[in-house]
Amino acid sequence: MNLKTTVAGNQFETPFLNASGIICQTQEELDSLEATKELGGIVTKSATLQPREGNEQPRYYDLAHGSINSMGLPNQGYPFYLDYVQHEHSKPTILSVAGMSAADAIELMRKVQDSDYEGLTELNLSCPNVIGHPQTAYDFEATEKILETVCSFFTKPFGVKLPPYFDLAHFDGIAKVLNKFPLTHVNTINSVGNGLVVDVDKEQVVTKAKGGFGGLGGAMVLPTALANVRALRLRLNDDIAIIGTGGVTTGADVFAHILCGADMVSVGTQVIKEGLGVYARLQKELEDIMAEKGYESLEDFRGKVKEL
Ligand code: RRO
Repeated sequence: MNLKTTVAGNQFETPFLNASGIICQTQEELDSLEATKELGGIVTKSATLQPREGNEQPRYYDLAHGSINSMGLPNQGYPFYLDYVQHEHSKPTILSVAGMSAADAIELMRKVQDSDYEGLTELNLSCPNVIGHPQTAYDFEATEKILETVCSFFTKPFGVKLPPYFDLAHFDGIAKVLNKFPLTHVNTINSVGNGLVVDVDKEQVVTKAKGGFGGLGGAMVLPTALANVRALRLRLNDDIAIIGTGGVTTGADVFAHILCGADMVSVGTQVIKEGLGVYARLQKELEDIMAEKGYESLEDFRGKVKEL
């Protein structure tokens, strides 16, 4: 069975990625991703200009149907991750970068442009957890301005990480902006921002920063993730690939993401719950479904979800 997939000419042996932020902050974590043979590629933690400790603990909380996080962008700073992706690796890398402001985002992209890195970069426009900073990609004008500036000097392959949208007018709006630029891909969705989980016994919230407001992930966000993959696939230029992220716990969920149009599929919360062994299970479950349906490659069903 052939699980190969391509994003902007980068060949991946499987469609599986780690979601950015999941086991990809330290060298040791990144090494463990590289050693996970079912992973098609490696995504780094979103890198900022300066190293960051992130928000106060507790900042991740496991839920029956997912998770809530308020990590606050803990990372070692861009030089570490930019150096990491310039080393030889057994699979393609995606360098994720996140500005604390538009000016930061642009400066980070300049650093990548000025480096020898020629692989994929992903500009995270959707972190929900930085205190006092709204998610950029909910502001279409600001998003367009940043992309205009970046595209005035950036000549390497890059895509963007998007927050979830919930209204068809917003899908239209963001697609109209994104289609103006030579993006390799969009990664959709980031966590569902500013959820609130309450521990009824303790009568309190479960994460510290922002009064407990945090990003939701895991099984509970699957329909939102599929909607975003599908809605964007229907609206974006064909040459913009889609990385589907959100809500994957089974091979059937991976199949559904691809059916909605995903070229690759990332896993976040379920890796935390189950460990990196999750990818072997997901691959087997995906292959079993494909075999049962007589599909030999991802192209056989990608984007072909039927409407009633
Ligand atoms: O570090 C985080 O709090 C974080 C980031 Br940058 C992101 O993009 N998405 C998320 O759920 N958490």
